[in-house]
Amino acid sequence: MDFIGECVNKLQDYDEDDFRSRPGKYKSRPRSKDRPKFENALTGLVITVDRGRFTVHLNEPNEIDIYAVKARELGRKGVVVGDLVEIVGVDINNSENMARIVKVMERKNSLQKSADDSESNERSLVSNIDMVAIVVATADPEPNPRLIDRTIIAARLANAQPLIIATKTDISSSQTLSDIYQALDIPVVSISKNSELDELLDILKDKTTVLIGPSGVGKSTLVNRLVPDAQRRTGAVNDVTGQGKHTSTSAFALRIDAKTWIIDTPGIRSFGLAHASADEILAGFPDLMQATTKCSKGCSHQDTSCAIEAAAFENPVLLPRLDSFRRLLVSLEQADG
Ligand SMILES: Nc1nc2c(ncn2[C@@H]2O[C@H](COP(=O)(O)OP(=O)(O)OP(=O)(O)O)[C@@H](O)[C@H]2O)c(=O)[nH]1
Ligand SMILES: [Mg+2]
Ligand SMILES: [Zn+2]
Repeated sequence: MDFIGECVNKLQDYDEDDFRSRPGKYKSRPRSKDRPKFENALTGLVITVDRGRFTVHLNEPNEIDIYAVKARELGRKGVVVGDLVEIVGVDINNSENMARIVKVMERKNSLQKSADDSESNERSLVSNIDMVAIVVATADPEPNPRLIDRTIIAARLANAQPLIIATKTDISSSQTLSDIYQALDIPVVSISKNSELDELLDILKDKTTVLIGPSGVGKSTLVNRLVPDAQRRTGAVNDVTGQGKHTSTSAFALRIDAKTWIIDTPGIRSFGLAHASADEILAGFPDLMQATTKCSKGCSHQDTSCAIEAAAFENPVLLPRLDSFRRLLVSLEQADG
């Protein structure tokens, strides 16, 4: 597009209401290229995103949820659950009335995921999170070690603390999961439908935590227990395929208390890491990293001469981790090539 065309487009993106001078008071206000200032804007937290419609939670004036759309001037800028935004046009007497999001505050971080390991299609799932809770069912569906490891790497890349919540411990034990991941200083909290949640609540306290995991592992079931009026829909796992039915279709932030938030998300099948480098991948495997000090220079970590393999012989707990690490390296190499 030529320069003039671009300018015309930009102008069209501005919302005319924002420039309309109020009679009298702002009569002499010049039309400027500067962004208009929204003096009556309120700051809130995006708690849901649904096809261009947002729900924004306002602490002030009175803990209310407001529906909003994006102001045209935001253009294509993405707004995700967890974003702090400024909104105008709030009608607290009628929360059905659409307000407009005019500004997205700078994000502390965001959890990035790409559809696969090739570049170009990565997107933010949620923002401003302290913790990524990887929800893993001990069975039904079976744990997926590679998905777990990828999610840990994504959490670390976002500077968020990874945590594993092992669910359905009434069906099978979470011991193996605990053995593997507690050795990496990743807390593993085991729960079932009726278990006490005190230990988990302690870890979640005063933080914003996003639940990530495949469909059917029990994310929404847990959220409903943590936030009794949440009323998130849950769905049984398919008997034939052993997979969940993707019951939740969009991310949803819920408040446990004034400073504690939990974000339920739709089940994921994979976690693309196009944005991660080989070093960042290795940092997701601190247990394996130790062993690499004995690797020969330039070791590809892919063949039998690799020191990680010797370490895994001594300590079989490392075997699935090594497998997961190698698959990640191969997948990312292929995506690069
Ligand atoms: N046995 C057992 N079943 C559970 C437990 N937690 C959840 N379930 C069942 O697992 C099924 C899936 O639960 P959901 O909470 O809908 O799973 P989800 O992770 O939210 O799934 P999506 O929204 O599709 O991503 C439901 O039938 C739940 O009743 C548990 O601790 N033990
Ligand atoms: Mg769900
Ligand atoms: Zn090696």
